[in-house]
Formats: sequence, structure tokens, C-alpha cells
Amino acid sequence: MRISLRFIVPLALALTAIAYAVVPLVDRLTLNWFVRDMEIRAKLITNATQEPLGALVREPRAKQKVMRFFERIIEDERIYALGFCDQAGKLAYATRTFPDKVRCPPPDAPERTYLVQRPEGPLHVSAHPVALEGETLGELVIVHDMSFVQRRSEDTKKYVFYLFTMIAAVVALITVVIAEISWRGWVAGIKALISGEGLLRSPEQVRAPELRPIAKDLRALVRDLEAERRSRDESQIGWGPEALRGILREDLKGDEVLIVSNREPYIHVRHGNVIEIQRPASGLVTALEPVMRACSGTWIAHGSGSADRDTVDRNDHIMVPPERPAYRIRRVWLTQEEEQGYYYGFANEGLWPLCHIAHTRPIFRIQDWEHYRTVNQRFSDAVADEARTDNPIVLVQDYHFALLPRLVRERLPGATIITFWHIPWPNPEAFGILPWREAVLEGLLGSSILGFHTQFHCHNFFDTVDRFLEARVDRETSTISHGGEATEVRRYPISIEWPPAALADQPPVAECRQQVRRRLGVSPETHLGLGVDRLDYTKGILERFLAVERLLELEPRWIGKFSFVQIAAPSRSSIDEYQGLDVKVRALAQRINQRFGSDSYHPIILKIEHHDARDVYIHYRAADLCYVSSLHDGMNLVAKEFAAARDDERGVLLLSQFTGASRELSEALIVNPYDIEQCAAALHLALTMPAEEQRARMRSMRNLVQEFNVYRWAGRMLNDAARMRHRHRVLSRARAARLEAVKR
Ligand code: ADQ
Repeated sequence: MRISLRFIVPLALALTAIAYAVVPLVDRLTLNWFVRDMEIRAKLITNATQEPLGALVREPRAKQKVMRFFERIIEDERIYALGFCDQAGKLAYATRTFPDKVRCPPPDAPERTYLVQRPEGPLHVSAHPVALEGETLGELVIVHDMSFVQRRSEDTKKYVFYLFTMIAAVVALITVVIAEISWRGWVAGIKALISGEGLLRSPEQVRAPELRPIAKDLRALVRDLEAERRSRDESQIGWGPEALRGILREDLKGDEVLIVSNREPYIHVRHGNVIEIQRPASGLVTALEPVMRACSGTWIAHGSGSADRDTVDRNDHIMVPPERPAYRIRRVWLTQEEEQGYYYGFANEGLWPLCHIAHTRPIFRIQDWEHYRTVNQRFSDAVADEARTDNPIVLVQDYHFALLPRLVRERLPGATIITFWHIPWPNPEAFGILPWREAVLEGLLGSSILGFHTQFHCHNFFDTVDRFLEARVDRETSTISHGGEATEVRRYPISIEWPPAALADQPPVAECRQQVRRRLGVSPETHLGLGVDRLDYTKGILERFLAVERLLELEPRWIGKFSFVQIAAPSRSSIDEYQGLDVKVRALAQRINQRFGSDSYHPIILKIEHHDARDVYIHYRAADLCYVSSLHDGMNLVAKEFAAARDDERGVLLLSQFTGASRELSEALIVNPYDIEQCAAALHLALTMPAEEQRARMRSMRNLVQEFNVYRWAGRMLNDAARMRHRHRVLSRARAARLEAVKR
């Protein structure tokens, strides 16, 4: 109310002042109009009386006749008096009303019209020549009563005053209403900002537009503080399973954690009567399994093993790891057609080549897309089934589930959905060929947090959304607002557990070297290079072999002394492209072996088979160098595993510049796998690198992998989820308190 008065009083004063300034102006204006009116009337009268008056004046005993004539004319209430001045300028005849003050104007006077002021109001006097038959007889003096002007002026003043008073009242009323509304909005906005609403909503969603810049600044400030606190806290924590459990216990208050991925961490496979447990060769599983062991949640995945159905309970659950159960797997069943369409088709023949620049054309089929949608829906049902609370933390993994975040968001609006995209994100031009690009982007934007390995992939994602969706992309705060919801897009470089479980109880490096060489049938002095991958065209296995061939061409001294061991896990082998790769890899290895090898010497030792993690680590420890030549790779965990395996601080890592890992492991020999000459030279450099240099490089890489391990990767995401949930809780509490206050 006080604020309203503050508006009204000055407004009323201003309008009164205007009214007072306007009235004299209006007065002057109306007077001028009336004077002009009088002049016209006077002329008319003169014209009309010219002849009769002239004739009367000439007659003998003219006085009486003229006076009678005049008296008739002044019956008009406006004509106050009339007079006739003869040629000598003397008042010859005049009505009784003729004022004393009015005289005949001298013949040479320039003004023939003037006003005479008197208390009752002004008189308008005008003199007009009277002529008859060309002879000037004198002048007719017409006196008009203009007191009516004064009366009208008084009336006008009154009306103007009333008018302005009315305007003032209406304007004041409108002002009060607007002021009250916007004041309430402002106060509500400020309250919302204080209660944290401004931090949760995007600036566009803050109700009062004038508060948006404040909300934006506040968000930026809080983010800075959070980022600062996060990096301080992060660097102080010793990242391991206990730290993760600590976050879950303290920051997330034991909230429920669900993981969704296509690949399950334990696969049951039947061999006759025997059921065997397999661990898949997958970077994703390698990274998430230790996290799940620390969290004790539920891992929802496709039950793909031949004995998977035989080993679950009636709710399709199984506790793992078998030797020490810590969390449970919920298996989701797919038909063969569904697996074919969703996994092999859309995910691996469509999205995989689409996101990797490895020059393999993506294939998009409508049937595959339909299966992909159905399977995403099936997994969202499983999430809803498994959730014991309405606000679990759901960790969605990878390109198999681009639609899942939005589907889960619809089923569980209170969930915190963290989606991690394990492969690169392409630029908008490359992504733009996907026929269902909008649906994929909208699906992903159902996430609360969307993670990529590198900032470069985040930028590509921002550009893609910018290009194809109606969304607000705020790169400064790394947030995308779409359909009233905000998704934080962040970089979380994935890593491996430290120390790696597969390293436990490993024999010393010297023994591993001997063991592996013995197994491969090579002499103990042979220098060994190593490649470890799924058999995938993005990993650059062919380019790797060509570099080995070129090394032997350029430096023949390595013939017989250097062998390259490639252990390649068969992968997606029902896809033509992968079958073709298998054939090409085998053929190239054979050609190189024929060219430089002998019965007892094989430059390339190719093992296309699955190895258990422990065995993979024995190979890392036995090798002199490890060569990662991916043509494009989200992160590449093999590079980090190699560093982790080398507790002797020896061995050289050759690493493709097109891996996410190359952004972190800068002490590796960074190569362009397409440049065969450069890679051959790097192989030679690695084989001749002095022990001291190897040690310095390896130590630095090991420190990095140790510090930025997978617990830190998961911990950062969970911390961000905790921060987000905390903000939501604060807001809900503030809202509840406001509602309570309103009720009271
Ligand atoms: P992948 O493409 O599977 O992962 P990568 O990160 O190298 O690639 O992980 C492969 C894993 O499989 C490693 O743990 C490795 O030890 C294991 N492995 C490889 N060959 C094997 C074999 N023959 N036998 C047994 N195990 C084998 C995807 C992305 C990567 C990203 C990860 C994690 O393509 O860029 O680093 O996810 O996000």
C-alpha cells in the first residue's frame, strides 16, 4: 500500500500542475477564437446595414430614424452598443448603451478593432466605413459584449480541472494495480531467488524478467563456488571404493542406484552340462563393475548368455560377483529379432559408425529403429519395476539407450538420470544424416546429467542440439534447456580401477615376460609389442600391422628380434563389416608373416580370442611396448590398463592422437595411425628408448591413472547428482515453507 501511495501522490501533483498550466492556455485560445468570430459578425452587420444606414444618415431628422434602426439591431444580446461617427470623427449617433470609454477612432489610427476591459467582461469594439453610392459617410462603430467569454472561461477551467482530476484518478488506479502486481512478482522473484529457485531454473524460467540477469549471475557464482569446492574436495579425497561408498552414504543418504547397460558384467554360458561364467571384453563393464561393487545397487542388462535364464531367480535377478556377492543383476530378455534390430542393427551398424570417424558408412533401417524403440521401452519398464523409491539415481550407459533417459523421466519424474555416452559424439554435419536425429537428441535430453569423455565431444553435442532442436544451449554453464527441463552436459573422462583387480597376485614382470614368451614360442630375448582390442574396425588393427611391416622394411635389424602380439576379442561377429575385418586382419598378418617370417619366427602373432582380464594383464607386463592405434575412440582403456600393469615402470605406450586417452596420457608416444611412416618410426623409437626415459614417462602416466581412476570418474558424477538433488531438496523445502506460510 505504501508503495502505491508513493506512486499516486507525485502523480496527482504532476497532473494538477499540468491542469494549471493548461487552463490559461485554453483561455487565450478561446478568446482569440471569439475575437475572430466577433470580427466576422461585425463585418456581416456592416455589410447588411450599409445601405439602409447610409440612406438614413442622409435623410433630414436622421437622428430619430438612425436611433430606432440602431435599437432594433442591438436587440441581439451579443451586440452591446452601436454608434455612428461622422466624417469629422465625431460620434453623431449612439445607442444609450454606448460606453463612455469608447470613442470614434481617429481616421489615421491603424487599429480599427480593439478590446475594452471592464470588470463584467471585455467589450469588442470595431469601426467599419459606411458608404453610399461611392460617397463615404462615416463609420459604424459596433460594440460586442464579450462577457460571455469570461463565463465560458470559468466553465472551461472547471471542466479542464475535472477532466484532469479524472485522468489522474484513472492513471493512479492503473498505476496502483500494475505496481502491486509487479511488486508482488518482484518480491516473489526475490524470495524464489533466495530460496534457491533461481539456481534450479534456467534464467528464462525465472518469473520476473528484470531478475533474470541476477538469477544468471547467481547461478554462475554458485557454479563457480561448487566447481572450486568440487576440485578441492576431489583432490583431497583418496579415490577408491571407500570414497564412493562415503558419497553414497553421506551425500546421497543411501539413495538407490540403478545402472542400465546393454552388456551384463557376468554372462552365464552353457558348455554341455557345465555352466561357465564369462566376463565380457568391454571398456564399459571394466569401468562400471568396480563402481557397482562399491554401491550395492541393481544392474539392469540384457541377459545374453546361453545359461542366463537358468541361473536367475523368478524375478530375473542374480547376485554377483559369484565369489563375493555385492550387487544384483536384473536380466532383461530380448527375442533374436529384437537383438538383431536394436543391438546389431541400429546401435552397431547405425550409431556406432555414425559416431566414429572411421570411414565406415552407417546403415539405417526402419525395422532396426522400431526394435531400438521397443527395447528402450522394455528397459524403461525394467527400471520402473526395479525402482524401490520414486527418486532413484539411474546411470544410463551408452549409445544403446539414447531414448531411455526421456522414457525413464516420464515414468519417474523425481529420478536423477545420469547418462554416459562412452563413444565419441560427432559434429552436426556427420550426425545430421541420422533420419531420427531429433528423437535421439530429445531422448538424451531427458537426462539430468549427460557425460562425455572429452570437452570436444561436449562441444560437438552442443553444436548438434543447436542445429537440430529448439533448445537453449548455455555453453558457459554447460546446460541445455529443452521443453522446460535442464540437462547439464559435462566431461567425465573415464578410467580404470586402481589398483586393478587383475593385477593382484600377478607374478613379477620378469616371470610374466618368460611365461608369455614361452607360451608364444618365441626366444626369451625377443622384443614384444602388444595390441589388445575387441576386433573392431575403429581400433586401427590393420594400420597397426602395416606400421610393423614398415618398421621391418625400414629397420631390418628387427627382423627375427621383434614380434607383435595382437590379442583381439571377437566382437559383433554377425555383422558383415566385422566378418570382413576378421578376414582382412588374418590375411594381412599372414602376408607380413610370409614376407618377413620363417618357421620359427612370426613378426605378427595373432590371437583372435577372448582372454580373461588376468591373462590380458600378464601380456601387458610381458610386453616392451603397447600400441593403441584407434582411428577414433571415446577414451580407450587399454592404454590406461597398460600403464597400470607396469609397476616396474618400464614399457613404452604408443597412443593414437584420436583417442580420448591421448588428452591425458601425454607422456605416451602420440601418433597418427593413418601415417604409417610416422608410426613405424615411433615403433623404432619405442624399441630403442633408454630405460630411464621409459621410467620417467611411465611413472608420470601411472600417477595420472592412479589419481584419476574410475572411482573418481563415478564419484564426480555421483557428487554432481548429489549436488543437484540437494538443490532440489532445498527448493522443495522452501516451497513447502511458503505454502505453509500462505495457509497460516
Ligand atoms: P571399447 O570399445 O570396448 O570401449 P576400450 O576402452 O579399449 O574399448 O576397452 C576394452 C576393454 O576390453 C579393456 O578393458 C580390455 O582389457 C578388454 N579387452 C580387449 N580385448 C580383450 C580380449 N581379447 N580379451 C579380453 N579382454 C579384452 C568403449 C569405447 C571406449 C571407452 C570405453 C569405456 O569404445 O572408447 O574407453 O567404452 O568408456
